[in-house]
Amino acid sequence: MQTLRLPPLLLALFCVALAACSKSESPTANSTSDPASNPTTPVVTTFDVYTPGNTFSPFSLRVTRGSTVRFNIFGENHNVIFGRSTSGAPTDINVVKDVVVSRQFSTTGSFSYSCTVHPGMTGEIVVM
Ligand SMILES: [Cu+2]
Repeated sequence: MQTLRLPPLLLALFCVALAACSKSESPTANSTSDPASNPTTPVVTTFDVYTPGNTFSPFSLRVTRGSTVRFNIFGENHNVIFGRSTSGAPTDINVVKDVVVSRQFSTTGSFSYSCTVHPGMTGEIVVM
């Protein structure tokens, strides 16, 4: 039985294409949705926010109305306190550690939040 061999140049091109693809992937877009393909129906999905080094990552997250955001609170004690300047923010998350707490965003707007345990530890969820 013969082994199928790819020409080295083709193989190299394939690797380059693969690297380019993985690079263009945005770290905030863990959604599989493509809004352009279906403009009439907003895609409701689940997003994740993490707490590396006493920051919220991603700092700013765009989600579709009705989506759920999972706050992956690990490492240290953190809370998530939403600003009250915009109505429709979900319930605050009290100080917790090593848990995942989900909040649903059913109102459009920009919802900034902060961890009051760590000054400067802030983030925002933009609901479209
Ligand atoms: Cu914190």
